[in-house]
Amino acid sequence: MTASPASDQAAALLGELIANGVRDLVLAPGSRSQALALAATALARDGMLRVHVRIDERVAGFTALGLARETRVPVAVVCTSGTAAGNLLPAVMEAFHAGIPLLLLTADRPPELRGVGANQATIQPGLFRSFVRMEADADVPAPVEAGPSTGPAAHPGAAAPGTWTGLGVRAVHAALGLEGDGIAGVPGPVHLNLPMREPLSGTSTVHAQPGAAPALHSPAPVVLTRGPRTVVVAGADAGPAAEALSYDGGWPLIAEVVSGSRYGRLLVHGYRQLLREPELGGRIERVVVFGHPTLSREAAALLARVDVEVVAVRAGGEALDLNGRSRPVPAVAVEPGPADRDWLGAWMTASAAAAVDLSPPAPDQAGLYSDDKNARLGAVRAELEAVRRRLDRALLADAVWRATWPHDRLVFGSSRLVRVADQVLGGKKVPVHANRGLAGIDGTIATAIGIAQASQADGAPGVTRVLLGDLAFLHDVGALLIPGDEPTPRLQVIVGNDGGGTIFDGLEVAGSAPSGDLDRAFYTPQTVDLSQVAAAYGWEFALVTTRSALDQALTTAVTRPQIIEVPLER
Ligand SMILES: Cc1ncc(C[n+]2csc(CCOP(=O)(O)OP(=O)(O)O)c2C)c(N)n1
Ligand SMILES: [Mg+2]
Repeated sequence: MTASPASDQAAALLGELIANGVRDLVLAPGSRSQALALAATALARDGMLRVHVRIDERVAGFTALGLARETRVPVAVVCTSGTAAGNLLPAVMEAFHAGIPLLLLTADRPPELRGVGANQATIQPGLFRSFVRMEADADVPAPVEAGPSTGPAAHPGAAAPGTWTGLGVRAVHAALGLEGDGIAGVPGPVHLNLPMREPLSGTSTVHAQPGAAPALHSPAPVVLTRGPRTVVVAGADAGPAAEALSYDGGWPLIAEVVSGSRYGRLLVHGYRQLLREPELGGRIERVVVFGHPTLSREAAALLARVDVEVVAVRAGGEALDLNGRSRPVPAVAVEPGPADRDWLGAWMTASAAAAVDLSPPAPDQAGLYSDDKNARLGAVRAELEAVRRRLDRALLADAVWRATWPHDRLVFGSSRLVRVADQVLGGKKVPVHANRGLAGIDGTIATAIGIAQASQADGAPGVTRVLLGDLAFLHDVGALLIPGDEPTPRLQVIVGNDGGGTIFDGLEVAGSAPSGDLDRAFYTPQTVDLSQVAAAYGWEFALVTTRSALDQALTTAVTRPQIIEVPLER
């Protein structure tokens, strides 16, 4: 093999990323990116990097998003030039809006081959411009002379000409929101466009010294007075801080099921209804909002009220300001003092009455052991009915919630099921993920695979469950292709199959437009045989229709990734 400046710089760049905490890299095949790919696989062999290979760059992007969602450390994605890079856009958009650190390493042709009709060459610099915390169109790697004679850098901190030195450090810091062109403190994607000339790869020594990721800022909290009648609203990715503030303030906690803070004594059940009540929702004077609430009209309406003071704790993505006068703060605390017992009491009383109990009825012990034959028969019949009860969306969400524990992960797709889950499920300390930055139905399975692989790295136990609709499933079928030489994700993909997109049945226009047109353009009926899809990709498959069968499927050991199909009424 020959020497290749591209290989030298690729190895140096990945080494720099590893020295700054990067542990996962998702790779899609291509020839322009070969130097990066071979440096990555060499580092993987040395145990310096976990490399995940995906043929579809859209899948690769969402897999990286899932890995980074779970680890909160930047994850690198490597792809070749042309449409390959364009396929990363959906994951980049979601990562920007949800505040997830990604490093997009797109290989490119050198400048002299751009804009002249060369094969597989397009306009890559600036491709993700609206969505990145930092971008750079790097120098084409050039031969580096021995010793320190490569000449001074153009300006302090810049790489020497013909090298990528320093780019990796800057990229990691920017992705974590620590510097760069982005908003301080908010993680997000970074784009390094990496042009390379022939020879595209060659002999190169690849070594790395793993280091820790730079520490995140812990901003000083803004201390809130106890004064106004306050509720805490926790949207997507709010995390435990929302519950902690609610507890400290003695303020009711309205926590979406995707918030990661749906637990604790002050959790409000049936919050949508209570927000509509004049005596409760109508009397709110202040909202402290964490994360990105998206699941109810009622919470959105509350945050849009101009008579309500909104304090928005910055979690990621864009600053939340639906009423045009919300106050963004980096962190919050509450002044010492007594809680407003009347306010909290009114919410807690209403919440207790609004809680939904979907647990299966306790067996009728007295009936089962009764001396009266008819009583015994009745009790047995009731047992059988409970076991054979067909599943609806609420029971499905409830069964998955009950089967999932703090060492597991739960991922929601952007189908109707997440809204039903938000309405009926109680409090539980379960790590939940959902791509609510833009609430796309794309990339759900790939995201979940990334979450599963990250959460079970280093031998941690637990199962990742993803609950989604049939169209969201079919949208991301390509993600089912996982190379056999990667750790098998312990994953259950639970598909609520109602034959199409029933979320649209709730549109106002559904009452007036011709039903055939609605079906064709919105419901988009499908009759795909999911068992054959599972078989084609080598996944386990189960079709379950009753609560007891579902409970059983959810608790069997997961040794291969599984698809569990649950037919639902439209
Ligand atoms: C990428 C993307 N395309 C389109 C949409 C609009 N959309 C929202 S829900 C939905 C249908 C979802 O169907 P399914 O997953 O079967 O869930 P269901 O509504 O039937 O519960 C669509 C197309 C979207 N959110 N994201
Ligand atoms: Mg559906």
